[in-house]
Amino acid sequence: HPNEPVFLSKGKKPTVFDVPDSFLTDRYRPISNEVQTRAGENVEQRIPVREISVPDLRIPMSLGRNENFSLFIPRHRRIAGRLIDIFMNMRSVEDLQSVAVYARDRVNPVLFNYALSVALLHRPDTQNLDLPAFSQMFPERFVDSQVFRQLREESFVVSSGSRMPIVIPRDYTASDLDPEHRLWYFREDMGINLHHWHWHLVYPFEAADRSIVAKDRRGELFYYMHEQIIARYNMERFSNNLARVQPFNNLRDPITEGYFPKMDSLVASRAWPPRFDNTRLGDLNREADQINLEIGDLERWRDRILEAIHQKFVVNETGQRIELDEATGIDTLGNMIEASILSPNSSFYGDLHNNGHIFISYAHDINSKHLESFGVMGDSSTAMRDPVFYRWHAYIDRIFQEHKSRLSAYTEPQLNYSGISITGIQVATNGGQPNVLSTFWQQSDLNLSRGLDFVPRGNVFARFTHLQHLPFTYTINVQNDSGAMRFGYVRIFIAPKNDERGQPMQLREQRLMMVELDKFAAQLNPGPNTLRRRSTESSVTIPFERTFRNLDANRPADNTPEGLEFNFCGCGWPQNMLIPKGLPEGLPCDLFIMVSNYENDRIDQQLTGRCSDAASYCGVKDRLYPDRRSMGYPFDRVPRTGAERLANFLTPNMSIVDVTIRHENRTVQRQN
Ligand code: CUO
Repeated sequence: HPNEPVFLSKGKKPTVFDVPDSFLTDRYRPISNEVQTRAGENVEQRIPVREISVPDLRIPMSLGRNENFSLFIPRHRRIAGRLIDIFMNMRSVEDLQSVAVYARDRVNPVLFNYALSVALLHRPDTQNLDLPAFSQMFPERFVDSQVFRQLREESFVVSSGSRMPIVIPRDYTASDLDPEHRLWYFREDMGINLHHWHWHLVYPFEAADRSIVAKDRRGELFYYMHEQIIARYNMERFSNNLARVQPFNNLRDPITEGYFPKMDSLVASRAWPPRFDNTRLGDLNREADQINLEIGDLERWRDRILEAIHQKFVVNETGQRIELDEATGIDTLGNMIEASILSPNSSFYGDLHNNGHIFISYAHDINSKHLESFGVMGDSSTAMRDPVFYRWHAYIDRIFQEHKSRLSAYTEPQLNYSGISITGIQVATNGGQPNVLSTFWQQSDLNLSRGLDFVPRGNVFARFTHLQHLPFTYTINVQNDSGAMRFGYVRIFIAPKNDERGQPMQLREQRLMMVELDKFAAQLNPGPNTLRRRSTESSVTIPFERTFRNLDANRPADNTPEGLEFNFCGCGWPQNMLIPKGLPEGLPCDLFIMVSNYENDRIDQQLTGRCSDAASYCGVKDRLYPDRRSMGYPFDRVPRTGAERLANFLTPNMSIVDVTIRHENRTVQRQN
């Protein structure tokens, strides 16, 4: 934040740097001693920075300090790429620190934060450096702007120790007149938005250094992680008596759903622009952003992509065919549709998904007539707040499914694990009824002081309400009749049983709503085995404490996995959102478990100390995706003939159980 010292150390108190004169912004040179003295009050630890030759920041500084920064805008991406390059090319951590101090004083704060985060994540010598949580540095991207005035009042009137948390109203962005508003707790969940921001930080689609982008199966993971968001969102819609989200498949249609974010950008000192109901996209002509695009461009790219899918090959820049086969087709398409720099032919297939974000985020001011910046769809930390995000991604997913539906169905022998059968499944909360899951509301406090630039300083807490569930345990009985010890990969999914009309779903529909809950390897001894697994161990989530880590600004940063590798470890679905809200009368679901042959599925690599606990959605840092199967297996393809219903799909190594998700409309206070 503009007035917040940079943290590169693990000091307890705000840190200030002894900045050599030559690095001070010229403007402040005459009063530099005074500024340093003032800033140095109450500082326990000083970190001297090494003198280096002044870096060329002309490109990074071409973005104004109080402009909004968006990775979806190609010009901003190029600017970020330059700054990342500067940070990456520093020879040592000391030099990086010097250049970071120098840059922070000059470049746009959001750009600075992003570029430094990417550099810390990818430099081999900065793996153990920590940055404060993104939500603490830019709290205005996550909460109601009205809260800030109250926080300011509180911090002026009351001394640090005895301040009361400011309660963020439960649902402040709209009224119940808007049916979409029922989903506020999902779209505006801080953990979900943080996960999405971290995911795109870990998997950038462009960088000067190609190796930063070219991570294992990143195109496929782009498809799968977002497919899961849509599956989860649809299950939440069913939990609120709403139909599945309608893909935004006609770009000339008005967008029915408006959205008024009620947030201010502190960087830009402007409100995030709203979008009115029934806004249409328009051809974009925004000189300052160097954006000049027509809706027709999007339509052409879409048609070429669909044609490639139907032909089962894409044509690369030199005119060669690349097959869209079972193994790598989805990865190629992911990179091509997103698009990332790994796209085989970006001039022909374009940049569909990213530009969808741009068109939607500028729909309120297509030609900059009103000098308005982009809406929440223009940034990965805010996009998921807007109902249109799901309409857009449901459409993107539909294109991916065009490809998936052309692959041959998995046959029974391909799915089976001979000798292994599941003989029983039970899911239970502590002391609760078997196969009933329970959700409710919880209030938690988050310290926002780091992102606020007013004095007096000290902790100021916001209290926000989020969904929570009782932790539960899976008990799985697996019979091993193979006569030898085996290893299984246990894959757990959940989906609603019935469609919007209350009719049992066909598997070809239901598979698109299958939400991955967990995946783990298990040893299977000959004879009967009982596997127990806790919901908190899920391979899609990170612990609540990590989502909201460092709640106390005075707590020293630590060396635990929570403290280290924040960039990567911050990626993961928030544990409090593992299961959907359900209904007061109970949402009937199918819980599905498959034990596949781990010997076939495993990837041999060392994972210890690697931050792999949300690997299903985030992969593992600097490692291969830890599953040889297609992401979403066994539901990534259309089921074979004869398996119209989930019950007919099952081979002996699979089983299902009826699970009900009940929501209780009560609120509990979280004990920190
Ligand atoms: Cu994550 Cu569209 O890719 O927001």
